[in-house]
Amino acid sequence: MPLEKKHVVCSMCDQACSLEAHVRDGRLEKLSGYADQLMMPNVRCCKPVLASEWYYNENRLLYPLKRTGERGGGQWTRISWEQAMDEIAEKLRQVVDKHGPEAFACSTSEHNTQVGSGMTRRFMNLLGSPNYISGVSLCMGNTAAVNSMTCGGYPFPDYEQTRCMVFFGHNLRPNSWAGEYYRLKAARARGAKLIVLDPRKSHCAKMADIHLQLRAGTDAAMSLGWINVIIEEELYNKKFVSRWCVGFDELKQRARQYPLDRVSQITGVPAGQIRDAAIMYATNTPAIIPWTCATDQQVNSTSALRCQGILRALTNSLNVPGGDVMVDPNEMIISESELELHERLPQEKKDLQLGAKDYPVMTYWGQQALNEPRRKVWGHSYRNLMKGMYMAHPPAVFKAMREGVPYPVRAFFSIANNTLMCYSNQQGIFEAVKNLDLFVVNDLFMTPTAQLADYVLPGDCFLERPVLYNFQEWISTYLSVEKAIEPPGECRDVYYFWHELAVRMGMEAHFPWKNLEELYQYRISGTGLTWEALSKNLPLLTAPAPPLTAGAMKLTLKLFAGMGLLPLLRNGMTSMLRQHQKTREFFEHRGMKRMARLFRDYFVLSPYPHKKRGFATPSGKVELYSSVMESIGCDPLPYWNEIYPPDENPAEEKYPLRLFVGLREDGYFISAGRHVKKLRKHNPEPRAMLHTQTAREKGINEGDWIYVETDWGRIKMKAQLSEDIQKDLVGVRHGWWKPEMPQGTPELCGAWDYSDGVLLNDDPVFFDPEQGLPDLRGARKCRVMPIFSSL
Ligand SMILES: Nc1nc2c(c(=O)[nH]1)N[C@H]1C(S)=C(S)[C@@H](COP(=O)(O)OP(=O)(O)OC[C@H]3O[C@@H](n4cnc5c(=O)[nH]c(N)nc54)[C@H](O)[C@@H]3O)O[C@H]1N2
Ligand SMILES: Nc1nc2c(c(=O)[nH]1)N[C@H]1C(S)=C(S)[C@@H](COP(=O)(O)OP(=O)(O)OC[C@H]3O[C@@H](n4cnc5c(=O)[nH]c(N)nc54)[C@H](O)[C@@H]3O)O[C@H]1N2
Ligand code: SF4
Ligand SMILES: [Mo]
Repeated sequence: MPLEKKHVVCSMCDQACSLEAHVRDGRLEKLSGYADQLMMPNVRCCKPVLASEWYYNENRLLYPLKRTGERGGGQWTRISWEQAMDEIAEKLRQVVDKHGPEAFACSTSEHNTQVGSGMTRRFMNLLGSPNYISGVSLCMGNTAAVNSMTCGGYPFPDYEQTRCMVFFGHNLRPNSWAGEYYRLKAARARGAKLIVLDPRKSHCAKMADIHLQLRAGTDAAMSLGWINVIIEEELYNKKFVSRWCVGFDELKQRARQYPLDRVSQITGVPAGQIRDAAIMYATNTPAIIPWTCATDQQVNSTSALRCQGILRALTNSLNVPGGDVMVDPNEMIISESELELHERLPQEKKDLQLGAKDYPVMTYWGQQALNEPRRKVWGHSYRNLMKGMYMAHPPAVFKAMREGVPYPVRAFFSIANNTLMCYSNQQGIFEAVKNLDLFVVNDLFMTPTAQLADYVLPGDCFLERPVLYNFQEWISTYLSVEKAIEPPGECRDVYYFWHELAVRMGMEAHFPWKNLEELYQYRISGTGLTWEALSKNLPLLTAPAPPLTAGAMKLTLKLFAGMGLLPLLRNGMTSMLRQHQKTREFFEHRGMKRMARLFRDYFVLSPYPHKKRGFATPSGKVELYSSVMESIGCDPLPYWNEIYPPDENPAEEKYPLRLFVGLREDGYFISAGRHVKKLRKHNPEPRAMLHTQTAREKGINEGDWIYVETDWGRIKMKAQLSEDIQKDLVGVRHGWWKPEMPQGTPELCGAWDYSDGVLLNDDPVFFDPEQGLPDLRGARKCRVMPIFSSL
């Protein structure tokens, strides 16, 4: 058979690069870069190189499994999908009949399955459960929730035209978020400034014009310091602030509490350097503050994220080319938010969402004040950006499973999410899932989480399904591809799972599509195209924006399709996106300013026209003082909450070091990939990074096994010595388990030995007070010991 080349959207991490799959005889030969790429043409990191080993792997789950012995006992029997779905539906019905639909909870991370929570939420909303949780509560989902309160959406960085980039711990590398890394490199080559805030001398910190080596977890204080400098030295954009912001005077008063000397004392960075950075940022606009998980995972997360939104507004870097840009939903395609049917979940069920009153930001209640502004701006009250809105508080859900308070949660589905290891308090999650009446896992591999399930269902990977994806509504351009290969064994996509369950639970009318292709056909009905034409010919479907209306775009698509010329349009569109910078420069160079502007504003990211409709907040403006936060009893202004004052005498403490967990590793993706032998050969064991001097003082050498211990638990890591990390900080790699170790309890493939969740308790003192997310970044204390000395 001849070689076929197929466009696919990579989900080996959450960057969604376009790749080309080389397929022969139905088998993947290799994955290469792809020219019609949204972020950067022909970009690919190291992970897809090993895709065959990753997915054609002896450890891949191929058939539905049912537990036979004790929960966690490692005994399984193979059953058919038919039997699995019959039994799951029956057991779920029993739980719902006895305890109500709110006794059913789900945890997923949609970037893995790409089908989006559209279907998960749809099922839950129709059934009547508000208890959805996700790994994105610690990553980007919460950024979107907080930013929405400030400016009505969550902006996307325009690297191509920016003059300055500010990275809060964001550590892009050729093998971590490759697309964005090369956008960064191109911006640097153009002369854009780079400011990096990082307690380590990270890869990006070493590239920066200014590196602020702040104490971990102090980003909110640092940002408040910048805001104060920018206001006091009148570096803010007065026009934008007076026309488009509310609460400037209140913000000014609050920021005054953060003069340089105080911020310097909190962050450990010299005052002069802080001021220099603030001035560099404010005088090199438009600037971008790209998403980073560092500010998603701190006790002061909400304030840090609020500050980022405020900084964008003060410097007029919001919704302008070269700044951080919010986009309208693509009117031609039915969004996941619409598919989710949040309006169908009755208010009395929304009111039952677990943990909402304690930690409201990401919940229905917390987001409620934004429903009306969203309806006004977009005609739809619910916009689940990055899937970070409308979710329950994960620790509250696990508590309800364990203790039955305030009401029991008895059935739980974990879909493409290694739930046991991807929140805090792994011990508590273990007790929680052991206590369930029904626990279903859908994954590619027998993860430690799956080992505790009643039913394990085999999922498909990104090569084996058609995809229609727009980064969970972050952008309005859709990637659309057909499947490249057939799934092995009885692996199935997530839509199949929900459809089969819906049919058995009497909800078939709301899941009328027989497969993903039919679902996508429904979603793209507004384009006038068939799914086949779209997925084959237009890998990137951009949103229409002024001056081109949806109608005109639709007509163009129809005309081209009718004449068999869609491929022409495809090249035009993707190269327009890719070449926009050059084209704009071309026009500018010739003094054709209107053309240059048109090109810049329309073809690049087409910022949503707030000048016409206002921002999607209650005031229609950027809320420096947040009325939404106020409405849910939270501080409407950002602040700094010092839960750990700098140590007086660290040597005398039992736990003298600060802990940050979650450091990522090049070949792996979060907790996935440890079964790939070539990767393990290169990077065989979990590692913790500590300063060379700190290690030496304890007799620890490079590569020694050590315990990392908090007052909650301890794990084993190999010591990785570095001069780049602060002396009192320990950085623990996330996501380690070993598929070759014994499955089932007690070992769970090493999940107790190596997983950072073991170190993190659920003490509210370590929760961000508004979102309830557990701190992963320096608020907790720990110690390290060579293993031989404690045996
Ligand atoms: N190869 C690979 N790439 C990945 C992933 C993967 O697993 N493998 N995971 C993806 C995912 S899910 C995510 S969330 C991203 C994470 O991507 P990044 O945000 O780039 O995260 P890290 O690579 O962990 O680097 C984080 C940096 O933050 C610094 N840091 C630690 N604490 C603080 C703090 O309190 N404040 C500040 N300002 N900085 C701090 C660390 O020293 C480190 O240099 O990477 C994505 N890319
Ligand atoms: N303790 C702790 N918790 C954390 C973090 C941390 O550093 N420490 N990091 C946080 C961050 S930044 C993030 S992004 C989240 C990540 O949370 P998740 O995205 O849930 O990541 P994983 O825990 O690796 O679980 C993903 C699972 O999905 C499976 N999978 C991958 N692709 C597919 C697919 O196509 N179909 C199916 N069915 N399954 C698939 C993988 O095999 C893997 O078992 O966790 C957050 N939670
Ligand atoms: S950065 Fe690598 S793993 Fe992530 S989407 Fe791109 S190619 Fe895939
Ligand atoms: Mo993440």
